[in-house]
Amino acid sequence: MQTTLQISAAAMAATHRQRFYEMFETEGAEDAIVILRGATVGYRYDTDFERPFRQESRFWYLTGVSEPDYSAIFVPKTGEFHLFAPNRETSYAVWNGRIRSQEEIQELYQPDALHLSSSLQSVVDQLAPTRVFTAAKGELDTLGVTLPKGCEVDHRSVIDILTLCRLHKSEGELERLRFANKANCLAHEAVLRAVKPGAWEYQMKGVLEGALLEQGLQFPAYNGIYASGTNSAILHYVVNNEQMKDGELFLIDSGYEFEGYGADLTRTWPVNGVFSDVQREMYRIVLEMQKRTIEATRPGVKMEELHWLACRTLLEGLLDGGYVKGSLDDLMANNIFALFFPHGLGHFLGLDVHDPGGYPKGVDRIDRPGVRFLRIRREMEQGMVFTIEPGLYMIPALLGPAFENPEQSAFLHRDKLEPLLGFGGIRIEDNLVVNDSEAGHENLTSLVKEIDDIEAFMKDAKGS
Ligand SMILES: [Mn+2]
Repeated sequence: MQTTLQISAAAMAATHRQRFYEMFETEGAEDAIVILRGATVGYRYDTDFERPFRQESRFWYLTGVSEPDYSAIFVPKTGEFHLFAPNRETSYAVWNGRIRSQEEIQELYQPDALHLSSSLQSVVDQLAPTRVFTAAKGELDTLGVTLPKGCEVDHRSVIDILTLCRLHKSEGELERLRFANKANCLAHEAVLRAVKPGAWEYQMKGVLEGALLEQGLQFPAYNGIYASGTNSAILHYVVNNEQMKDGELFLIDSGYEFEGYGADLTRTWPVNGVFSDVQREMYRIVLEMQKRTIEATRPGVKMEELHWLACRTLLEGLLDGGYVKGSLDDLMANNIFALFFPHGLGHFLGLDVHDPGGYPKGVDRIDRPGVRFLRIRREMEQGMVFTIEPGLYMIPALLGPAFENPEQSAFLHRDKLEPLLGFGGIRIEDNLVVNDSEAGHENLTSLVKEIDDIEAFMKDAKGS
């Protein structure tokens, strides 16, 4: 799939810097300079095996630079952006790649001033700062920078400021997130066509990665999950080495980045193409949890409200099916939802799959099972991008002890649940942008999730 981006990486980064500088004014620190170091190439332990290079997200956000060994100085007061390109030796051209000319770098990233890394100290001396912001202790030493006498250093504020900047996505970011979702949905469809009894979990990984590489997406946004059968009830299962069997479910939670912006998608399908009765029943509950919370997504809603809505919907479904007993309020008060849905409903998504900013300063986690893992606890605002990923799992490690605990077992129909200990789990995950439209959001994910559509899709795939 080809994309024509409207907003270049350089233009996007310029917008981000503008926002960053404004934040410094509000924070009353406009007299400072900020020195950031971009990522370098990493190696596998004590070898010369290079890990794939991936720019550090904050540096990428502010500069648009996705190459190793750069650094930058930002001057909030004047809005200046100094970019420092590495001094490359001739051997770099022999072993690693073409050395870009200064003109080319200038054109690509459009800094106000382009320097070589060797000039970093002299530029700092010229700027003669009285306050310097960096993102980590030791950063200035690593860069070999000595600050003027008496200059204050702050290692923390810049991280807080950038977290605030990244909460609301810019147009350039939204464009990339939309494209990442489209490309990943196509790849998930390729997997849906390939799922069948006898295939191996890692083969599904191969299908997904092949479909993404074909579209030019080379970097996973996170460690993908390809889980069949009981593995689908292991929340971060990444071994991916089992054979898929007739009658089991297959859960895929995997996404790749496009220019740093990820998609985080989960679907759960029947391996043989047709849901069994109990799979259908459970799948309907999760789909309902997802639909209700998506429907309720709009500016002003709090993430924990959405999480509670998902929990209530889950318990209603389990009550209807005769898997749990008692009143809905009692079930909620006794955290019975967490036995089946032990993780948070969703998280911010952007340059990082778990994008920062979920908890405003001073807001703590809710100390209750399940919801304590919720990665966002704040009001949703226009421009925020997050995932909605309810799940329903039969986890022996949770249900086993619950059967023996009188306070919990009083709410459980053990005879109905015990036969399901090998069931696995179901999760459905879409990516949403909060906006001021009538719906209150845009769903970036367009990928089959209705039971009939999944079965029809898999049937078609078999026929072809
Ligand atoms: Mn997720």
